[in-house]
Amino acid sequence: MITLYTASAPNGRKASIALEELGLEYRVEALTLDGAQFEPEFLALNPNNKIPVIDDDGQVIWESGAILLHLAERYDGDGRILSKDARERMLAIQYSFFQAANLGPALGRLGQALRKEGEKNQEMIEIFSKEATRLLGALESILGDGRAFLAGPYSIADIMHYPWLSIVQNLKFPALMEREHVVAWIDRIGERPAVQRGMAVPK
Ligand SMILES: N[C@@H](CCC(=O)N[C@@H](CS)C(=O)NCC(=O)O)C(=O)O
Repeated sequence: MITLYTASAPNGRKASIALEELGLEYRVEALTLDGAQFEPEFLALNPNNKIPVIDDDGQVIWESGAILLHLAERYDGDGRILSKDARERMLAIQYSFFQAANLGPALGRLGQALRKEGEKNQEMIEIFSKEATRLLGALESILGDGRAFLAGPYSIADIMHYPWLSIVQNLKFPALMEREHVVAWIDRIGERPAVQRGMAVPK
C-alpha cells in the first residue's frame, strides 16, 4: 500500500499526478503546513520537513523528483511516465532535475516574498521575478521547436513542471502570458484526466 503525505501545494501534486497516471491505489495523509511538518512523527519520515513524502510498503521516499523516479521504476512497465528508450529517459531525468533545481526554488521564493505579511522585501521580489522570467524564457525556447512534451513522450519532466506553471498561469503572470509555447504546453498537460485528478489532491 502507498501512503502519500501531501498538502495543498504544488510539489505534492507532482506525486499525486504520477500516482494517478499510473492508476495506483494510494492513501492520502493531508498536512496543513502550519507546523505539522515539524512534528516529530513527520520529521521521522522527512528530516527536511517538506511534503511530498511517500511510504511505499515501508520504503519511505521524499523529494518529488525521487518519488516520481521511484514510481516510474517500480510501477511503469509500459513507459507511461518514463520512456524505456535510454535517450528519452535521460532527457526526462534532465528536465526533472532542471525543474527541481531552478523553477521550483525561484517560484517558491517568489511566492514566499509576495505572501509575506507587512512590508514586503522588494529586492527579493525583483530577484525571483527576474529569475522566474528568465526560466520561462528558457522553457519557451525549449518548447519552441514544436515538441508536445518536454522530453519526447509525456513524462515525469512534464509532471515536475505542471503544478508550478499552472499556478503561474492562474495568476496571469505577465512574463508567462507572452510565452505562447509554454502557455500551449500548460493547456495540453492540463487536459489530461489523470493530471486533473492529481491536481485535486488533497481534497
Ligand atoms: N525539493 C522539494 C521541495 C518540497 C517543498 O518545498 N515542499 C513545500 C510545499 S510545496 C513544503 O513542504 N513546505 C513546508 C516547509 O518548508 O516547511 C521537492 O521537490 O519535494
